Amino acid sequence: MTMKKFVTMLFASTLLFSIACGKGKEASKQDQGEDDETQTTTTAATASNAPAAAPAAAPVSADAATLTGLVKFEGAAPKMNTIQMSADPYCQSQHGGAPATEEDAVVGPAGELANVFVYIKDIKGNFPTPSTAVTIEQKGCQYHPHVNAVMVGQPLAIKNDDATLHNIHAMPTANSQFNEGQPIQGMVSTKKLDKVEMTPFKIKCDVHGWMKSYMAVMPHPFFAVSQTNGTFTISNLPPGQYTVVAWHEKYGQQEQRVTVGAKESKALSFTFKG
Ligand SMILES: [Cu+2]
Repeated sequence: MTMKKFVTMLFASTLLFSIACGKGKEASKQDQGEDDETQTTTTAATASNAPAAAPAAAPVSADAATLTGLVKFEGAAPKMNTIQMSADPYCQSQHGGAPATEEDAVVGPAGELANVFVYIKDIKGNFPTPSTAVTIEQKGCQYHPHVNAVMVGQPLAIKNDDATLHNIHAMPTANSQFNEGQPIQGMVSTKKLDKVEMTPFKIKCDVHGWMKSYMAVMPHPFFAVSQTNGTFTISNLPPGQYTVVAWHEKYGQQEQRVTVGAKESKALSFTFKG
């Protein structure tokens, strides 16, 4: 950084964003080469705990298509056992009446499969990164949500809602791993992942062996996670021919080719077997 740039930044930080100054220095290390205005905007958004403003909406094409779908599990649903949390009385106390169950395969009464990450594998383009953070909460000594994704460079806020120690041990392969303790209730760590990693990687807690979560890092916004009713929706998709991938932590992944025309809405179905 040149002295001139440093002085300019210092002046702007002091005058306008003295509270955010500490974070400004961090941001400037990561974002060297960007102009000062961009850094300041990023810093102010990152430093604030106020509800984030709506992200800059991606340009909606009048021709945009929609993919909807249903993911099902075929055969007898595997039984998910109760999680034994007695090693940490705090965790156990958060599930007094109804102990939490494992989440490796969340299957509904009609075979609806939740927590399947569905995404477009092969779309090219330059898609703006939302400035709004994606949040993972550690609550009742489980991760919420269980499966999620961020876009490259989008803030990922990891929050400890529990009055017990958790550590965030993220195990990506393309991005850098990190492992960070959160001993205090209310702590939030914010990360940015800078490489595409479309197959979700595991995040675990080394204190509580049952805690597992999965996270993907996407170059575009065309992804969804199946809900407990098995459905998903990918909207605002430019017309075209795509490969759609459905990934599940236990049952692997499948692909389908799909073609969507202008303003078309198309339904897909994926079926996984044990
Ligand atoms: Cu934990």
